[in-house]
Amino acid sequence: MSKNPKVAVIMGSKSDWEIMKNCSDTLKSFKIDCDTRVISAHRTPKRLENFLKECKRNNTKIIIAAAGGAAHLAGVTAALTTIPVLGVPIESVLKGIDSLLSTVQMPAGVPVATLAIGKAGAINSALFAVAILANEHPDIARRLKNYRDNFEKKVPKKPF
Ligand code: RP5
Repeated sequence: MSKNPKVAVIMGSKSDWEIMKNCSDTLKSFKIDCDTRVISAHRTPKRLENFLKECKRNNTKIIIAAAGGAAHLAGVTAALTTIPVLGVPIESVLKGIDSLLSTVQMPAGVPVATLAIGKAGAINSALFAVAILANEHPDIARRLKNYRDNFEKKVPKKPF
């Protein structure tokens, strides 16, 4: 078991960063190492191949892949590695429905665990990664429990 488990966060374009910063910030708040890159399945496929070799070398535990439109990044990544891939659909001209369907509709045999469109998906992808890592890392499990317990304090009991 590695002391500091590595999570990679990749996105199809620099324009995805505004949303994916929420993912990276969430991982950082759990003190999880996160390697963040712009990699496009369409524009920079060689970069993706090289990156996955790096992930293998440095024992990356989870890859979070975000893309919008014809969002093939998570699926192509999952096809090229057995590291678990979480997909985040980014909102697009078709409101992200295109991104959601391109990310979620994987053929049987090559799974991508797909989160919600946009900011909620970005945050939840980080929390999902945290939950997976919590199985083997008691310090991360403790932080996750604190995070959840905080909802009880933070969520108002009345709507007015
Ligand atoms: C996708 O196309 C990216 O993930 C991004 O969401 C979308 C638009 O990219 P840019 O044209 O802004 O670079 O590949």
